[in-house]
Formats: sequence, C-alpha cells, structure tokens
Amino acid sequence: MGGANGKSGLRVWRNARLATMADGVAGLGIVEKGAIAARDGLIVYAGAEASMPASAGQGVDTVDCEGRWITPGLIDCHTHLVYAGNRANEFEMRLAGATYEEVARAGGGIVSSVKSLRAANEDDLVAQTLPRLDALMAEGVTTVEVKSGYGLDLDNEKKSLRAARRLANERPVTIRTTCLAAHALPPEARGDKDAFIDLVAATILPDVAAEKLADAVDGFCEGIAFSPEQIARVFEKARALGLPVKLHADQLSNLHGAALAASYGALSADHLEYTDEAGAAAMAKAGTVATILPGAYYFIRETKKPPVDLFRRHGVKMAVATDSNPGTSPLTSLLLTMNMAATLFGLTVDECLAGVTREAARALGLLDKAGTLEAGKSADLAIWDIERPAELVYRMGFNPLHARIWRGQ
Ligand code: DI6
Ligand code: FE
Repeated sequence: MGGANGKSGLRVWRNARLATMADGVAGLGIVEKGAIAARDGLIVYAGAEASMPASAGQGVDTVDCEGRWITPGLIDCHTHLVYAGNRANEFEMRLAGATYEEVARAGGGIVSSVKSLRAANEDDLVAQTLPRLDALMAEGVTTVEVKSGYGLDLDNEKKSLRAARRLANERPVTIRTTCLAAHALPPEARGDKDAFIDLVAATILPDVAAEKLADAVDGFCEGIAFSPEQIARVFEKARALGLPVKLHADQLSNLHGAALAASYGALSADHLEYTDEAGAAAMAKAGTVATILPGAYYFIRETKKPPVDLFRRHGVKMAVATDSNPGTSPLTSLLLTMNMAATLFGLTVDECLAGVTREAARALGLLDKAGTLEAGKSADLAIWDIERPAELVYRMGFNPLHARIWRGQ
C-alpha cells in the first residue's frame, strides 16, 4: 500500500475511521472521516481529516483507506514466545485423563521445555520462534513482550533473552524482553528453592542487567513455583538494578501475589484468577495493570475467573494478552484472545480493544510511545476490513487485517 516516501518523509492515511484509544476519552476515541500523518516513524497528526493542518497533508505519500478502520497496532504484553519444541504429547496425555502432576512426573511440564530449550542453540531458538511471531504479526501486532524462563541458569536465560532481542532484527516489530528466571525450579537445584533464588538474585539478574538483555523482571508466585518471600527477594534485586517488575500472580491459588506486586509498584500483575478485593485495591493504588490471560484459563480448563468486576470497581486498568507458551496457552492469536476475554470473562468490546492497545502499552511501561493513535507516538497502525470495531472481538479464526504499519512503514 502506498508508494515511496515523499520528499518530506511524511506519510498520510486518509479517508479512514479511527479508534484512537486515547487515554481519558470515552469509549474507543472514535473519529469518523479521520486521517493520520506520520513523519520519521512518529505520528504527527491523528484526528479529523478536515482539521488536519495543511503542512501535514500536502505533497506527500498519501494512502486512501477507503473508509477502513484504523486502530493502534496491537500489543501482546505477556508471552513466553521463545521456546523449543512443543508439548503436544502432554496435551494428549491430559486428554487421555492424566493430571498435571502425572504429566510432570512423567518428565513433562515446564521442565520438559527447559530440557528442549537448553538443547537448542540460539539460531534454532530464533528460527523456531519466528513462525509464532509471524502469526501474531499477521493479525496486526506491532509490539510483543517476550519472557525468558525456560533456561533457568545463567547461560540459558541469556540465550533466551538474546534470541528474543534478535527477533526485532528479523522482523519489523518492537520486542520488549522480560527476565523470568524465577519461573520454576530447574532439576539441578534438587528441590532447594531458596538456593535457586540466591542464584537468580546474586548472579542471573545482575548479569542480565549488565548486558541490558531485559527490560523488566517477572516471577511466578505460586505453590508449585515460588513463595511471596522468595519473589520479594527477586523484586528487591530488580529494584536495586533499576528494572521494573511484573508478576504471575494468583493464577492457581491466592498467595496475595497481586498485593505483593503492587507493593513493588509493578507495571502489571498477570493471570489473577484468585485475586481478592484487597489485591485489587492495592493494584489500583499502585497503578499496577491487571493482565488478563484467557488462553491459559481455557487451555487448562480453569473454572475460577479473574475478578473483573472488582477491577472495574476499583479502577484497575485491564490488559489482555495471549500468554503464548507451550504448556498452558499455545495461542498465537490476539484476536481470538479478545474473543475469549469477552466470552469467558465478560469484558466489553471497548475493554478488549483497550486491553490489546493502550492498557497493554501501559503494562509494558510504553504508554508514552505506543498504544494509542496520538501525535508523538510511534506510527504503529493496524488497518482493518471491518464495518465496526466489535467485529475484531466477535469473530473466531478469521483475520480481517488489511495492512499493518510499524513505525510508519
Ligand atoms: N504460568 C503459566 O501458565 C505458564 N507459566 C506460568 O508461570 C506455564 C508455562 C509452561 O507450562 O510451560
Ligand atoms: Fe505467563
């Protein structure tokens, strides 16, 4: 779409309907008969075409959108996209009646992904991850958060994070990396969780931070993973290193992970099926985003839903993400994820769309750069062949993307 860049480097998309998703504006921030102008990869104007300054709209590379809708490029703010192999065999075992525990005892679970990842070299990891990234991008995704957490030792955590960073060289997409070394206990730790947390805090995080391989730090606070006290030690170190934190919290039980995350000013707390009112209140006070992950809920047939009404009542912002991972959410469609968030948890269309744009940007600490169609932000756009925005949430397995623009291209 569109020709070569105009001399001025200015590009304009006109004759469009905009869902700007601007913060503090009611609903989707809709502009009928809208236009967007971008220069050097940044939006310089987004609004009514009739009000576009002449300087933004003349003698430039102009695209007629023929009445199509434009939203911000979608943002998947919680993925474990970098992994090797898959766990379809465990899926079959579970379908045959095996429980998670039985699967884990048979060598499955997170540890089987750790084995596969350790055996793969960095090039393999990148190559195996690209098809998943391509699937996300094909639906208009322009920013993806990618966690480590299947390496679980210094070299393999770094290998994962380097592979994640390399995705941004291979594709026109923004990648944000998160160090999730405190994800699970590796076999060589022989059951000693405290010793492993020592390794994470004393060695893995400082090294990863020194090489600038991670933009944030995450942990898994759960009976089957790490206690609130152990996560607090990880967060203390992250704070000392100047890295923002996020947390897998209250997914399978209520260890008050949401409140813990909030007490460290976390960017987000994620999953949250078992979060209580005190947790929601703490998140609201800290400005911690609730990241809703319906893919994992669906895939492991969880029945406890996240307390969406509590989040609304307390004014907690909600993001929506795939949690793409080989064990509990082998999902690479943010459009389907929105449908799940609406159908399973009762999110409105507006909440779903905000969840994969503005609130996802907030959950990554990127709201000043992405997530809405506003001047000054990255010109990351998704242009859709739809009549109304609800179609993006309503369909299952259909992709109405017309064009995807990343940094103006
Ligand atoms: N919660 C999850 O659902 C995934 N990680 C996490 O902390 C599970 C990841 C896996 O099973 O591979
Ligand atoms: Fe996750």
